[in-house]
Amino acid sequence: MRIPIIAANWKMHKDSQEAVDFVESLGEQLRADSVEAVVCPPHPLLGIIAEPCRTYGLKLGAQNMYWEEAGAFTGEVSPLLLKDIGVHYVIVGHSERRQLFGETDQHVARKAKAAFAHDLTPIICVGETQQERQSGQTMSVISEQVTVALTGLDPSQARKAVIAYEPVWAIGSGQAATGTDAAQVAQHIRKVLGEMFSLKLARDVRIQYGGSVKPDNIQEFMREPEIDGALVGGASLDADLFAGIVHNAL
Ligand code: G2H
Repeated sequence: MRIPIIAANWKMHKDSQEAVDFVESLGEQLRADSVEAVVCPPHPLLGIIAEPCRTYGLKLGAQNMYWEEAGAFTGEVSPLLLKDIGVHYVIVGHSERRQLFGETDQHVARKAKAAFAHDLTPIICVGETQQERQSGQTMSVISEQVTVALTGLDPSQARKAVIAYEPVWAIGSGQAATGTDAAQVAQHIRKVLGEMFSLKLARDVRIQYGGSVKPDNIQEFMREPEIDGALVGGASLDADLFAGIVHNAL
């Protein structure tokens, strides 16, 4: 049984007061929901919203981390620290990190492994560019990203990973994929997982769709049996909108 997971990826937005206000407003609106709701603020806000998130039963997620525990890595954040301040999830391999900060599949793999080593659950982002889709490479790109990211994980770890399918052309563009297209890719991800691990494990892994998700299109994705939730950017900045997504996902 896969529990739906809807995550708010604030990217580089909000200050401390806005963050606390959001969590309180969202928490009040979601009290009875049976979806796992995750809030992923910029790093400096993690400690500030950890307590209110706990109070409202919201999970805390980071947007990135480094794979080493400590050392001379200026500007990086350790999985030990994330764990210490109450983080549950960490997004790895978001396409903005891949495109703007040179993150490779190998980096994503090291981060996913380090997350599990510290009892954090990675939300592993994969997705093709517009050009890759147009040239018919979507499934091969996804296969490569998923295979490299999960190689070296124990089945007990891989089973808990969350995979976010985020077609790069749908991110922040207002042009979401169709539910059918997203489900086809999710099905392909399960095929890759089945070949790497087992069919049982492939059925257990949660797969999110991400890219221009809004309250009025979330149902298109959630009605697909292969899709277990969403990673939401722009529409996660407003507590009412994000609560609408969570409600409509049920
Ligand atoms: C994709 C998504 C959040 P948006 O990056 O991960 O952003 O919902 O703004 O397309």
